[in-house]
Amino acid sequence: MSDTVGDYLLDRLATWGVERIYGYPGDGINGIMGAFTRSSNGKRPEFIQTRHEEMAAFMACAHAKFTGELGVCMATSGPGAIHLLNGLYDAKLDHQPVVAIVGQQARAGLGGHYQQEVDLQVLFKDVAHEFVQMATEPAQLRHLIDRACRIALAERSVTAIIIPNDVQEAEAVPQPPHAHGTVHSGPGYRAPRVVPAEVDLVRAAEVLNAGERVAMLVGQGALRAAEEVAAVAEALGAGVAKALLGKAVLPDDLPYVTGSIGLLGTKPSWDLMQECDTLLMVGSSFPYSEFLPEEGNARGVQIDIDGRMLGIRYPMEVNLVGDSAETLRALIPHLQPKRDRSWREKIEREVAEWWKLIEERAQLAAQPINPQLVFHELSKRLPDGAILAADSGSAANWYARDVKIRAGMMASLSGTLATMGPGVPYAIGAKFAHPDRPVIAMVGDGAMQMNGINELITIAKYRERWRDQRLIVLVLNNRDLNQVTWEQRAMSGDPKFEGSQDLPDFPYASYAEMLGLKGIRAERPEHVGPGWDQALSADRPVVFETITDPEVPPLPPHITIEQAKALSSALLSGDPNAGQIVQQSFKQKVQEFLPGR
Ligand SMILES: Cc1ncc(C[n+]2csc(CCOP(=O)(O)OP(=O)(O)O)c2C)c(N)n1
Ligand SMILES: [Mg+2]
Repeated sequence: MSDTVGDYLLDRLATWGVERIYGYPGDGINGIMGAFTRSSNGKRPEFIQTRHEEMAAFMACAHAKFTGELGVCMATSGPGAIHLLNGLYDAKLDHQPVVAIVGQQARAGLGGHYQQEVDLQVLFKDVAHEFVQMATEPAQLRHLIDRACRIALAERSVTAIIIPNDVQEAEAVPQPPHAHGTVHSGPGYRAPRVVPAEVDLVRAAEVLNAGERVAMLVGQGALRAAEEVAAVAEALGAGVAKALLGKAVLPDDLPYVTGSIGLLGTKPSWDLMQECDTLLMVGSSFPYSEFLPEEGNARGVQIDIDGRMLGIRYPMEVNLVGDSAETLRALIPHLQPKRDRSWREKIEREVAEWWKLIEERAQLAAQPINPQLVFHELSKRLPDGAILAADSGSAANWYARDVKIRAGMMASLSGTLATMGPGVPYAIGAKFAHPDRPVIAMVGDGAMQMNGINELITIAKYRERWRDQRLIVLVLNNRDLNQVTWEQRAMSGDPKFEGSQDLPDFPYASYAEMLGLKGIRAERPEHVGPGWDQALSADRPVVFETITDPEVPPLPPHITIEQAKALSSALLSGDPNAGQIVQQSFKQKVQEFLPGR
């Protein structure tokens, strides 16, 4: 039998280096599923079955985030394709190269209000606006695959190919005829070297050399530029704040790294931005202007590989299009090392104090477990080479502030879409990409109930593949959609609306045991450290369920007067948990003003 389009698709993706496709089947892609079983030379990508198409897209995104390679996901027509969307938007908004391959009804039925017929080109037109095409003829496949892959990589974006099921089963046309109207493409993409013009580097250096108090803000675009970021920070006597996606750019044990920035950030990052006279932003599109210097207070230089991302967060004086590492390397010879180190010394003092404060906050008593303690105890025990994935929710706060990342680790979350649900699928994607490394997901009970519980089944299904069995899903069981509860209180001044915020309990650890995983449950503070020890030495993936206190406030690094007022009015207007909350916030505030600080 000659190859079908389905066969050809998988072989061509293999040529592009794709080893794994995350997906979920359906009759809209049976013509491709068949090809997985016909792998002629064992070189076709492997199909990884998730519980839900959205999870497949998250895993493809995680693959891209944790490898720098293309992630690929697949779904059937109609409902399957629709389910992919949120995960694809996560990839798009965080600039990850992901290709989505979806089925469609047979060509003859299209336009006939046919079963499961959805206008997928329109549906994907926004999320995959760089490239979305439907194959209506087998000879298109070669260039559609080549373009989808190349454009995803070149634009760091999401692309999509729609293949009607009868096209999947048609005979492949690996080489279109040499004739008018045909397209002759080839595979392969190598990232270019992108460095700004010398004259612009000189201008940037002038701004940076003139500054007396330089702040750096680094994001995920600097993840492969640690050495260069450190060298520039050293020369400029700068402090370095990190956007959430850039948490792994520099280790937190460097004394001038102020940690996360933003609502989930640190006081030293806040002060760094408020007091600097010069801002150097590298590979970040951190959005919240109130956490950046006020316009006019600082001169700015920005570096980004994507010209579209320049000058949109702060009116920069010099905008450089370039690769972070290459550009910083090219900049270094132009920098005059700052002799006056007083700014740097002040930052280092503040950072040291902050870490003490964080440690003290983690030790505060709570009902029953202070979530900060959970992250603090993890931080001390993080194994070398760990890969971390945080979900959206209060876990992201504690991950951002309490976890001290070290060199050689990786860490990510849904930075820009900030969607709930990627914690567990990111961890699975990480584990497939790096089966030798320990992986830890940090997830709220809301996100577990949304989809994480189901994806534990995927862990149970595939875990034998992973040489290092350490995959730990930390669950913050606080029976609350806590992050939003605090937003209701602090931002809107409303009390907690129990109807929307309370969550039913669920036995996460026991459920893990039922699946053949290990379940550990910490009900009291003294269970937390030993729980982590057990989890990190287990011979199988673990769900570590911690019963945490929803009344411990994720205080912003610098509470504004408005927020403080809103918080108190919520408490006064009959929030059912008011008493305990006041107690907790008070305790946290007091820590900051203890003598000796
Ligand atoms: C898909 C999606 N729905 C809703 C939200 C809004 N949201 C952000 S955090 C959050 C609460 C998360 O609760 P949980 O997972 O229990 O974590 P917790 O904050 O309680 O630790 C919600 C509802 C979101 N970001 N994404
Ligand atoms: Mg919760």
